Amino acid sequence: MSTDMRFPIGPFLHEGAIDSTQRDAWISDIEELPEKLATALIGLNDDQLDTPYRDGGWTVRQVAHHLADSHMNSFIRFKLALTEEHPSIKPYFEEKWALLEDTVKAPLALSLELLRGLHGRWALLLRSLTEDDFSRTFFHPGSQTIVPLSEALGTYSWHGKHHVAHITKLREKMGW
Ligand code: NI
Repeated sequence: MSTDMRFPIGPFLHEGAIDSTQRDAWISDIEELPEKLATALIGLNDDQLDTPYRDGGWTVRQVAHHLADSHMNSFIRFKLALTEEHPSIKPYFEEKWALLEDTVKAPLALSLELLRGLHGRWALLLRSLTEDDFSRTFFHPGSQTIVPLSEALGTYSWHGKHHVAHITKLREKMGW
């Protein structure tokens, strides 16, 4: 098991083809993320929420709001790729977004509610997609990569678990 606080579950890795069994598991991860996050946050007070999960890292509060920022962008990328031919998506500076007031200070309930609605819709959309839909792509001009939706799905399944683990590992370390 990794002891790297930055990558508590390791990087996203997937070898080979992505079949429907794998996609279904990832869709379940998307569906379950809001409750996994809510569980990870239970009982934390404001001082704990404003504690960085590692030296120089985001606070627990920023991590939670970042999930909403990031997954709103991802949901829109899915919808763009499903309705346009290989669209270029809009990168954003996640580090700068994380410094805006609503990410630094907002009550957690706002992003938990947002994520519940967003992931409910996202999972419903994902379950409606065909094999062909999952092979649709978008272009990421920041990384200059062509991203099929099946791969984006895996990435965001990982991304939710990655950040929830930041919170649960910090709680373990601090005995919270
Ligand atoms: Ni992230």
